[in-house]
Amino acid sequence: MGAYKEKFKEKADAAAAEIRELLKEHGSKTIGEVTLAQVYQGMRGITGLVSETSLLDAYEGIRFRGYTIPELQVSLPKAKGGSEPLPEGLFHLMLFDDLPTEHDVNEMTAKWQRRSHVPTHVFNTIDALPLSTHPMTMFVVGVMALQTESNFTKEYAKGMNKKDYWEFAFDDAMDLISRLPRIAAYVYRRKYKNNEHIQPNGLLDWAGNFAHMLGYEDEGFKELMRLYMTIHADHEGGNVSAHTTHLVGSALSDPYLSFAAGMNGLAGPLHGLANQEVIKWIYEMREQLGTDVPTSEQIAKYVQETLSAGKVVPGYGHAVLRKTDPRFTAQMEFGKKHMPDDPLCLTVWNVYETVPPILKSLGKIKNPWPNVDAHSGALLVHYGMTEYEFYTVLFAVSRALGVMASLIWDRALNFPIERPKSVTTQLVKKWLKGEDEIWGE
Ligand code: NMX
Ligand code: MLT
Repeated sequence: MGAYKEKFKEKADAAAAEIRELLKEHGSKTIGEVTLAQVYQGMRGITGLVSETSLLDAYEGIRFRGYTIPELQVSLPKAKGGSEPLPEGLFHLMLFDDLPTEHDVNEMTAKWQRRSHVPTHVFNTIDALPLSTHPMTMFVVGVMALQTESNFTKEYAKGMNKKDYWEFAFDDAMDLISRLPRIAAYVYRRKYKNNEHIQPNGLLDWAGNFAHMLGYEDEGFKELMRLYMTIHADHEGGNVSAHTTHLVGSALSDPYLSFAAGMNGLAGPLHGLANQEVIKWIYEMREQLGTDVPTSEQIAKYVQETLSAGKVVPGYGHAVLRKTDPRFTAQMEFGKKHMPDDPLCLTVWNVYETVPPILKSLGKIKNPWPNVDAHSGALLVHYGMTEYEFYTVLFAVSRALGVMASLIWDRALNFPIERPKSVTTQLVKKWLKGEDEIWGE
């Protein structure tokens, strides 16, 4: 076992011992009641999971191992000449629960570079799909093809001791993160850039090299990728992509299978696909109105039309947050610094002024404020990435950092298979009449 894994094992053993003690002393303590409405309505507000890598506060937003996004922008190491955090540093923080030094981050970059080889059959598998396939489908198919490389699955077939699960999950997670930018860039260049591919540059950091393989050499775009990969990485454990990865992993499906499952959830329009929906919605609005910079009145009218058509306003609302998402704010600040006059950004900021009062006035929407997806597309378009169907793939590459760090912890803490109880409405009716019990041992 290398020094890296030893460091993790030491942390994980200490955490496991602490949790054992905690459960011994407080395991029977009740932490909340569950109402019938919560059971029918997406389990909102039920605390039922442990995820160590980040924690969401409804009003403050996300903290990664205790650090807010502005704090990370100060504390995490940057690329030479850059001012945005390197995502390698965030992964280090989420995995080891300590702030990395510049040396730690360089070491992570080097490790991921060494592990980044993608076997040819992965590209061949993607090539077998029609060009019209959605980029997220191509991406997940690529990840599934890469599952042939799982060390966890190979060791399990040989007969692995439970105590060693975490070690092979660790190997798979590191391999997967190292290889995802190549797969994502392959999908992008195949679908949108005439199948002309760009070889990796071993001198660049993980996000910088990703930008390079996508075909964007502008230093501004590389900085954007570093910020983007950092802020989209994790949003505690209950969101669809993190929860799915965790759930599938709990069956001891290997990290490739678990990640692919989670990313199929990210591909839903109420989750990560919302970033493409936002830009599509703005483009359609601009086309209908015949202007690149619609006024507040025009935006308000278009929002009313969207709502009247029974559609959601993409990029607004959240299941947990109750204020502007700090990931939106971080991107708005990036926009104001690098592209203050960009017409699409000006529209995003005008939508931010216009939409919340309208949504609030409806009375039923719990959070009228923008989430992360309301802004990301406008920054990408500024640098020339207009192919909005690809945006969720960028989200997926970033989300790997959080869900893989979490999955390593799941295996290290020996979390069991996840299996909540479900009920039928027939049972609920009998229970309400006192004729039966809702069993939940
Ligand atoms: N536009 C219109 N209606 C909305 C919106 C919105 N942006 N957000 C919530 N509602 C509706 C919602 O559909 C529901 O209506 P009904 O009672 O008729 O079914 C009602 O308001 C109450 O919903 P909430 O309890 O406020 O929201 P919930 O927790 O169920 O859903 C989202 C959260 C994020 C799914 C929801 O706000 C939404 O659909 N937003 C638009 C899509 C989006 O931006 N998703 C991205 C989330 C972030 N991410 O990256 O994953
Ligand atoms: C996320 O980043 O996963 C989204 O904001 C959705 C969520 O947290 O539920």
